[in-house]
Amino acid sequence: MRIPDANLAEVFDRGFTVVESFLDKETLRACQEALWEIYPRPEDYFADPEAHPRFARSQFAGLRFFPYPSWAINRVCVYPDLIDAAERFLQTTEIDCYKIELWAKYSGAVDYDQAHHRDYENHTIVVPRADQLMPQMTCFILLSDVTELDGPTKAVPLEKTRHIPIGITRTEMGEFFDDEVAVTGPAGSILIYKTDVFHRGSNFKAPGRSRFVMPIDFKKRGWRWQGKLAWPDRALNPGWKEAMVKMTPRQRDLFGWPPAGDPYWNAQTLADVALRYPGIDLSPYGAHAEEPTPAEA
Ligand SMILES: O=C(O)CCC(=O)C(=O)O
Repeated sequence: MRIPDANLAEVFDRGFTVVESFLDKETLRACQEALWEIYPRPEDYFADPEAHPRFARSQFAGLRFFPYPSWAINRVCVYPDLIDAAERFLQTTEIDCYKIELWAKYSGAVDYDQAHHRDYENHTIVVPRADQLMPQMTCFILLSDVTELDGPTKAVPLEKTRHIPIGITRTEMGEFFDDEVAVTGPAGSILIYKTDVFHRGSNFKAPGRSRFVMPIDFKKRGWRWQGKLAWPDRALNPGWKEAMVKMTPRQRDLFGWPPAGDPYWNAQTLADVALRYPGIDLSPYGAHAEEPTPAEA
């Protein structure tokens, strides 16, 4: 669903917003089913947690970066309403998707409790502006139902922490527990927050529970001090080629693909990109490609 303007405004006023039923049912269902190509189904995990020791290594052991083997997951990252929300939040169509993850947590694997922190430390090499200009849009798409029992993210409304200089990134464990809001919601919901918002991961409150989310982040193109992943470094991973072939030019652009009309495109690059990405429709780029240079002709 289209994120209402009021929710985007809430991200600036309160620091975060939660929108239910963001993903349509079919996209969500297909994505959930494809998760089991990557992660153990909860019933399999809990039948024998010791058979899955990797999830006990750290709170972050269930993180996997884009791309994923299945288009059913990869397409969620470029969901049209997500792109629309990022464009409206950042007030431009010139945007980069700078980080995509999946994150699986299983109750009892490890203690997932965290102290409140601001995320910006590994999203920018400087700090966010206190006047809210030049923000980054960070999101969690919930791929499983998240209740109070399921280790919800807990976020502190901005008004409670405005007195803390932006340069401070962590609080003492427990300091804002009375002010925090649990980000709960049915699968398909989205949390949108800013990188200066104090929040934390929390532990499960019952056995046999699990939580699956897709954290995904956007920035305005050209703000080179912001970012996280370099997409060329992910381009040899399973699923990348299929994703690039299936995406529209608008969706590819989020990863830094040269746009139609860019001087990059000429007869040679069109031919060789087609070799690298069998099945891709390059006609939107070819229509604007430069004539071959004499060396290519
Ligand atoms: O998993 C969560 O709910 C939040 C985790 C978090 O804030 C972090 O690791 O930076």
